[in-house]
Amino acid sequence: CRKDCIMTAGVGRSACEHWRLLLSCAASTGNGEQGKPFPLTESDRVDQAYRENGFNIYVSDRISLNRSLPDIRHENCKQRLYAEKLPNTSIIIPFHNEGWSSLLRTVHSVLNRSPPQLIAEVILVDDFSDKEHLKVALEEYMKRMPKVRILRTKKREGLIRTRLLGAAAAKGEVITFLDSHCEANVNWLPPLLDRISQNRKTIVCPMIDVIDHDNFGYDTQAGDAMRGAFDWEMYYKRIPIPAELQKNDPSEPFESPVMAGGLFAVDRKWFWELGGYDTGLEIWGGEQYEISFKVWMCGGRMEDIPCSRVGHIYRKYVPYKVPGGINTLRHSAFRFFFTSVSPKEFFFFFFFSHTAKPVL
Ligand code: UD2
Ligand code: MN
Repeated sequence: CRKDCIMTAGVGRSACEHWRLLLSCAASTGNGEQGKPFPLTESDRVDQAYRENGFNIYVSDRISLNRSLPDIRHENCKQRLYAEKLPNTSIIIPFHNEGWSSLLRTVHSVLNRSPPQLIAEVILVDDFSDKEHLKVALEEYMKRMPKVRILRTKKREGLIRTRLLGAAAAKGEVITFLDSHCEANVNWLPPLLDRISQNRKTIVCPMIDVIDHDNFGYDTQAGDAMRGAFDWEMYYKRIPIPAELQKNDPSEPFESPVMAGGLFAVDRKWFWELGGYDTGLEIWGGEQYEISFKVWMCGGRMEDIPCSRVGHIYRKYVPYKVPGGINTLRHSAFRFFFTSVSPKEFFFFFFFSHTAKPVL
């Protein structure tokens, strides 16, 4: 596998493709290598395989923790230059009863594909899991990875307060949140940190690729020229970027009204200046609107970064219990609306997410 660094000189900026380690390794063959689908047999599809995680953990277990991925970035990404001196980041990964191989592949992919000096630490925050493999075995395993710390909540908190626990402990200049079943792709980190170093009030999101929950094939979501929005029921969706806002160069960062939620980087101090998350948000959902609205209302901006790509396993179904039932989800999704956003602001953002250019 190549570990080279192609330096393109610039004034204080460089395009370093060093971190394609384990990525464009043409030599890597085997289950799931190059992000290829795992050849499933009928017996691999047994329901049990999905029950605990909402994706096929048997397949995940049979794929290397260091598997190679296809470099599906736009061609222009290879020419882009980033500041030579970038802020470092704490990577925060909340998890609740995550599968062993899917959690570890997240950590391996981050460490394999990031310049080491940019990773201050990786904080795994366990939201009161009861699976055995996430206890002593995980601690033992992580002893070989000095940058990884494990924190644990004292009761089931839900993903929002779990993330906050990690953020409060973080020491990096930037904090980067990931879900516990992701794979960071080639050179994913510098394009994110570069935007924050230019404007610390920018929250940046990578493009989220799809890791298939059956066969673990790695692919782009349908169409990159899309950005986040939401409908009247507060369902998040991606809609096409209006033609007049599309960039000539598809590798250029573009503004986004609301983020998907799980994968983003933010200047640590700016995150706290924004007030972090509303600690009343329960278990799952809604937090992406809260943080998105706050950043726009407080003079920041939010961007999607096409040259930064991270795969995520979209589950077949939600495997974990939600204490308080489904109403908790509705409560959390709407809570920000009743507590922190006035109807006028709500209409403004709804309109903005569909049509307007940011004129904030
Ligand atoms: C999406 C987001 C997710 C979050 C969520 C709620 C992406 C790719 N994913 O759904 O990050 O914003 O929407 O708005 O944008 N977890 C806990 N405690 C819990 C439940 C979950 O720690 O009680 C962890 C879980 O292990 C995972 C993360 O929180 O790392 C997100 O949960 P998910 O993967 O079930 O959410 P997802 O991807 O359906
Ligand atoms: Mn997820």
